[in-house]
This record gives sequence, structure tokens and C-alpha cells, in this order.
Amino acid sequence: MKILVAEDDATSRLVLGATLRSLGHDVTAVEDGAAALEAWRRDEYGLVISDWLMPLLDGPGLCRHIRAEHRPHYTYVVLLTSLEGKGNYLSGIEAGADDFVTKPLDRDVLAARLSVAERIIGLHEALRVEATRDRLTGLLNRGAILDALQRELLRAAREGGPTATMLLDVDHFKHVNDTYGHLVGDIVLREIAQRLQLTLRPYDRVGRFGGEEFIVLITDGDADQSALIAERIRTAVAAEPVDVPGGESVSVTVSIGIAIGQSAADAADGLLAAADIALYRAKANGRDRVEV
Ligand code: GH3
Ligand code: MG
Ligand code: MG
Ligand code: MG
Ligand code: MG
Repeated sequence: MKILVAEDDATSRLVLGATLRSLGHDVTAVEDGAAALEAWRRDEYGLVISDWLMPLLDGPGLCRHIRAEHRPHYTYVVLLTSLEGKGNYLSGIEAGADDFVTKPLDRDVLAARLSVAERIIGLHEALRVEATRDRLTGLLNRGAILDALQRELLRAAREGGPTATMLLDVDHFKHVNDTYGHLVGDIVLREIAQRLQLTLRPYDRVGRFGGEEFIVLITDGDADQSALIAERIRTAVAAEPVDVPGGESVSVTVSIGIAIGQSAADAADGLLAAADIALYRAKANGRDRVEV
């Protein structure tokens, strides 16, 4: 596991870091809650182990910050304490801590606590994947791709630069279902999803908007670059028919509409509406084509 440790006492920090590493974990250790918060914001940690009393930001304070900031991944927080008493325990729980380990640390107890943490983090991750994936295609589902669009627009507003949103719609897909049946239609949708993923770069995002419609987000995509990528996608779908059970193959094409967000004022709804208008134009102009 990737673990972030916050402990102001240098000796304790070294010992805890060494113990965790000896248990096979990847450890980053810092000397205060404030430094931990900064590190946590920069990177992705499944687990934070924090001392209780520290000068700038204490353990419960760190925990409150972590709980207040929405991140897609859950962070499991363990507070270290030599403090006794119900009041402290309750304030740790209230701050959002998941578990407590008392000092001095016992290696076996720590290892046992970590195995609980790993189980909980695994469950969270499984739930997160389940909640964000489209069952049929394995792509991001509608909610997740719209969340990604929001995040992408925030990033673009912060760092500047355009962001492109593509709407794809399979052409005459009703005809595929009517001719070959719904199950074959599903296989075709899965194959299209796979071709989309193979065509895109790892940092571009693709999701199923619904039915036979997909959304692609091109990070830092201007109109020219996005049109090129869209053209690659269009070709990847049209170039080869999809093999389906029974030895048949089904030819499909997609129409693609692109909208470019240029400023912080570009809201997700507006971009999607503009992409939809471009898509409508692609349909009206004969399908199997890209419009910006
Ligand atoms: P156009 O080129 O204008 O987009 O025509 P179209 O036939 O693709 O458009 P229409 O909206 O009339 O039909 C979309 C079809 O997609 C109808 C619906 O049954 C089918 N569809 C939606 N979701 C699924 C799915 O999950 N599986 C299958 N097999 N078909 C689906
Ligand atoms: Mg201390
Ligand atoms: Mg301390
Ligand atoms: Mg449609
Ligand atoms: Mg369609």
C-alpha cells in the first residue's frame, strides 16, 4: 500500500517508516499535519497514519481536511495516540478517523490493523469501480464521465488551455438491432467501446452517455487536434466490420460532434449542447462524419 505518515517526533517517524517498509509498504513520511495535507493533495494515498499532537496541524485536524475535500478515492485514516480516555477517542471519530493505534507501537498489532485497512480500502475501491463503470461496455458510465468533464473544465479554468468534448452516436443503430437482434447489438456496442479505447491516449476519457451514444474528453484539445482524433475514431469504427457469433459481420459507422471549451465560463451543459448541435449536423450531412 501507498502510505502517508505524519509524525513530528523524528525517532518515532523513522521507526514507524521502517516498520511499515519492512511490512512491504511504500511510505512517505512527513513531520506535520500541514505537510501531510500538502502531500495528500499532490498524490494519491490509500492510507494516512497520523500522530495526534503535532505543531501546525494535528491529527484530527488533518483528518477533518481530508474528509472535507472530495476525492474519487477513499483515504483510510489511522490516528496514533498515547493519549488515553474516551473524550479523545470520540473527537478522533468525530474528525473522521477510521482507526486508532496506541503508542508505543506494536509491530504485530500494526500489521493486523493494516490488514483491516487493506480490506476496507479494497471494498471502497470495488464499490467505486462498480459505481462508475458501465456494465455493458466497461467504459465510464454517464455519471462518471460527466464528473470527469466537470473536473476537466475546472482544470482548464485553472491552467488555461482548451478542452474538447466529443459526442458520438452510432449511425442507424436501430437497424442493427432490428436486423441481427439486441444481443448482437450489444456485442457491436462493446466492440465500438473497445475501438474507442484503443484509439485514444491513456489520459483522454471515454464514457457511455447512454444507449448508443458515447462521450470522449480530449485534455488540452484544440479544434484541429480534436478533429484529427475524432477522424481516427471514425475510421477505426468504419474500417472493419464487427464479427459477431454465427459467422456474420456487421458494418457500423459513427457520427461525431465536437465542441471546444475555451474559457472558465464554458459550463459542462453548454459544451454538451454545442457538441450535440455539431452531432446533429454530422447526421444531417450524411452520417459517418465529424463536425466541429
Ligand atoms: P441515427 O443514425 O439517427 O442515430 O439512428 P439510430 O437508429 O442509431 O437512432 P435511434 O435513436 O432511432 O436508435 C437508437 C437505438 O439504439 C434504439 C435502441 O434500441 C438502441 N439501443 C440503445 N441502447 C442499447 C443497448 O444497450 N443495446 C442494444 N442492443 N441496443 C441499444
Ligand atoms: Mg509525538
Ligand atoms: Mg506529536
Ligand atoms: Mg442516439
Ligand atoms: Mg444512433
